[in-house]
Amino acid sequence: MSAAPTSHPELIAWVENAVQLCQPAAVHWCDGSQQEYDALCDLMVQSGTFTKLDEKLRPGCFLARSHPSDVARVEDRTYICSRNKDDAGPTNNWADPVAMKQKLQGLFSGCMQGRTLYVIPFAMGPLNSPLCKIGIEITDSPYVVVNMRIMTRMGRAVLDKLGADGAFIPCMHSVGAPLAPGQADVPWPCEPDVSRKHIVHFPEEFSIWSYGSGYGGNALLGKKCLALRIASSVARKEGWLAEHMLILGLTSPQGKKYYIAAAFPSACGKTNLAMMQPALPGWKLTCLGDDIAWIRLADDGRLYAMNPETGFFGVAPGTSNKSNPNAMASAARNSIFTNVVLRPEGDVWWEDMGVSPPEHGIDWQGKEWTPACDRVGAHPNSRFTAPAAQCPVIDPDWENPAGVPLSAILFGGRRASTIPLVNEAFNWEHGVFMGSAAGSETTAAAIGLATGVRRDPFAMLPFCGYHMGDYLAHWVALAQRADRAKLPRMFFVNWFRKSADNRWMWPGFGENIRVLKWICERIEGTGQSVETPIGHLPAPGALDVAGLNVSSTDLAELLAVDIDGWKKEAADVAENYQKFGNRLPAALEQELRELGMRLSAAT
Ligand code: O2Y
Ligand code: MN
Repeated sequence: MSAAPTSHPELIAWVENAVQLCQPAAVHWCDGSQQEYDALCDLMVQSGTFTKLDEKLRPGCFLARSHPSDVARVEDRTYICSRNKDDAGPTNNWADPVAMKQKLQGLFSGCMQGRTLYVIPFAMGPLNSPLCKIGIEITDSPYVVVNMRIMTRMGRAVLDKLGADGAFIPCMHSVGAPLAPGQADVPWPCEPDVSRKHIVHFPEEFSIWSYGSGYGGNALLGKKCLALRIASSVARKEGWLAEHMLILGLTSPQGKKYYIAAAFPSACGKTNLAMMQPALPGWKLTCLGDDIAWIRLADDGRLYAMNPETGFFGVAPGTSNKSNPNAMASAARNSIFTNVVLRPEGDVWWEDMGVSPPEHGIDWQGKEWTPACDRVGAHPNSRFTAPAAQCPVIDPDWENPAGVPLSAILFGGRRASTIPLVNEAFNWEHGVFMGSAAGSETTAAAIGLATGVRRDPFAMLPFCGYHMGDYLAHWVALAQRADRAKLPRMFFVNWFRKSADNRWMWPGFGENIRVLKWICERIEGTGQSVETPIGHLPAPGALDVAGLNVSSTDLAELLAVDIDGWKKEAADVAENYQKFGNRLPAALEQELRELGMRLSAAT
């Protein structure tokens, strides 16, 4: 075992235990340097995990192809192991912590034979932020190490900050593919039997164990596992919020700046909104983060948001110079691509990239591919890992340790009907109600989800580390500690309305600035609205649609309140609430009751 570059006795003992359990051939403590990153990339080129892309076309970039069994987060293999089953709540897979630990000991025993055990010290949040949390990931995957270097602050500085007695969150990871002596490795080692993959969280002792997958959220443990599932439990205890939200800055033509956080379920365009190019002249949008926000109430009575990550792990298909030029620029160099098409000239391609496909290439499964093939070239969940600092519109304050003060919080989802383009909450409790009712029509049959509206409160359904009813109560209670006048305003947006003949009714993308403009005007007290049973909607003429190709009939429908549709909506929310039992905060029951009364009065 290489000498530990730390004097932290607890950390050293934990790593020694892991070495005994996993029996790796070697141990490497990551220093986070460029040399280390380059050496690991070279190693993976030699082992066949990485293909180096053409240096002129994609400088500093690599392509990886995963095993076909290992292409996405595995929600049904993800566990929350609280002592009491009730504390995990009805929306999480619970397992008994003692039994699970026993199972994990079995799975991890000897699991790194023939491989190197890497120790990755990483920080979520700037090291000098009041919210910064340190994690140590142990992994046998060099792919994980290099991705973690892009996605987190990683290496020696973290150990320095930890000192000899700092607190850290232990994160154990193995791809679950030991090598027997002389056994040849494969490009993407993992446990191909999905039923043996385990993504496990212990929210009372704040630890993570992940076995069998090398992909994304299952393996880059700083992201969904630490920064959302474990951090949500920490945040509840410490009085802050760990959220599945983008953070953006918006500067008006008058030079006033607003910071906005937004929670949308996975696959609803968070990355696109986070770095959108506004279609209205004079408006400037800057990006602080595309996926996760840690939010705290500061001494000045305002909520401050901070992005704990340093990179984007964005979905490739659909990302183009039209849909998201800033994401394309972010991934132009020093990026890692996973499961996309390799072009013969050494560049990458994916569906709806906005450029012609190659006449022939290598698809995500490593097979010869042509556009005439009857299968996609890039996996629908293929990804780019790109440094946030490379985003052309990164906000100057994206690494501000204090975070940025929020003026608004948005909720959204893919909803073809009923839900209007934008709707402002009456107050904090009504806003929390809106967040609790969020959901999306799943196009996610690909990952085994039923079609229809999947209720996804605060877009946290797969990411809340404890009982969702308690989580909602934590949001409600925040207002009691705050100055209500200084709390961000809350809005529900829906870019995804469809007409009876299945057309998109709203152009989306850069045109969404028109909605953000109205939101800023509401914050200023100048935006005109009508009070309706469901919230404040833009008054006729209040939304800036100058030069927009949306018919007045469509616009009227986008901003109408469909009372019958909303009665069904309220009934569905009520049904979803049932599962929270007595942990549902009374304030939300009251919001639902009052919505019902307002809808009844409207007919
Ligand atoms: O499939 C994965 O592991 C990635 S999931 C993901 C990645 C980046 C941002 N958000 C998500 C998500 O599922 O919300
Ligand atoms: Mn996400």
